[in-house]
Amino acid sequence: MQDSPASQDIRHDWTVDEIVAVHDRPLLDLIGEANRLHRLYQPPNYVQKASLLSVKTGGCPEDCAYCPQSAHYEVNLERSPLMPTAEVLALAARAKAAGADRFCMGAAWRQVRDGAEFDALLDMVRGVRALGMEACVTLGMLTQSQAQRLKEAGLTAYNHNLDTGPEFYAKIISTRTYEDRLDTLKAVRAAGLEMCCGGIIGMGESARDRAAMLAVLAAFDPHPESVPINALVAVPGTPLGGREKIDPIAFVRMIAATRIVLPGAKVRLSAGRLNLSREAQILCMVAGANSIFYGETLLTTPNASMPEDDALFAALAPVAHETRAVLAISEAERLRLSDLISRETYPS
Ligand code: SAM
Ligand code: DTB
Ligand code: SF4
Repeated sequence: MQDSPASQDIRHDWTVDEIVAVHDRPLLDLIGEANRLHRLYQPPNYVQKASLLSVKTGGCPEDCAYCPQSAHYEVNLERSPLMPTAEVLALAARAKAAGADRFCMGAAWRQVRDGAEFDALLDMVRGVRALGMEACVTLGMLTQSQAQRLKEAGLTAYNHNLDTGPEFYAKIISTRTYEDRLDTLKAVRAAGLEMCCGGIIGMGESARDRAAMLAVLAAFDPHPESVPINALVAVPGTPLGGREKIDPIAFVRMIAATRIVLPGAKVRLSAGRLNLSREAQILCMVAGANSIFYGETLLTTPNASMPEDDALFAALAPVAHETRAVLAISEAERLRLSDLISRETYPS
């Protein structure tokens, strides 16, 4: 058995048929192969805790059929404008104290617009990096120069999902094309940012649609550094609000197929963990997942609770934690940001 990385493992020419065949292998073979590659290409005992915050919630002009934040649907959700930077940084500091090493901020925008709000977001990115955390944002479509400004602010990664395969996509979103998404991802790459790009299962798509998404991801050279796999959180009021929960084994198969097709990527077990037992989550990790969203809320919907996750990590213990170099920032900037954080965390 091959026990060191080999060039044939990192491929950009996966066909959809090949990936379907991988996905549909006997389960134990599938998990075994995914685990073998996981141990070759990833630190085997490391599971990243990423924390997620919606910094601008609801009222989005896009019509993504899964999304509670779309203005097209009647959902019980309070909209809120962009949060103050100090509040965001205080929550990032709290997430770091709780053990998160990545902080992801989401805004329900169709696209980024230059101006005061984008400037505030750049400040948030600087502040998160000054805390020594990885920073990721998901803000919708963005231009090359905006991607460049995010990079200059120290952003680690930009999250922009393909969501599903190119054929099924049109059944889910009509206001933004697959090509639009690929253009944004191109801008992300050209700016030298890490790419965080994945999708959702459980929207009514077939295994072939899931494989088709993985084939598009595999064609990126280099592969995305992180790949979130979400199970649909069916929110009442959205067009997909009535959909049945997926079988946890379908989650395991998708994670394993992702690990095999993209051995070098961090595979994030994202939305939908609430419906997985501790044991099913561990099975996902055996099959290649090595990152989770940690914290009681995803963007707008509940996530696994902190005590549940503490029990999960206790079962995995001891797990190693990666530390990344803190971005070099000026002393004046560091003082300004730490003042913002402490004022919010310890108000007098
Ligand atoms: N507006 C930005 C965008 O769409 O690029 C960023 C925010 S959006 C909420 C980020 C991602 O969250 C979506 O692309 C989708 O994959 C995931 N997501 C949103 N609602 C979800 C749901 N109900 N269940 C699972 N994943 C969801
Ligand atoms: C991703 O792929 N999943 C996260 C993150 N990227 C931004 C978002 C999940 C959202 C689930 C629905 C909600 O809480 O609103
Ligand atoms: Fe808007 Fe993003 Fe939700 Fe689509 S997924 S409706 S773009 S917030």
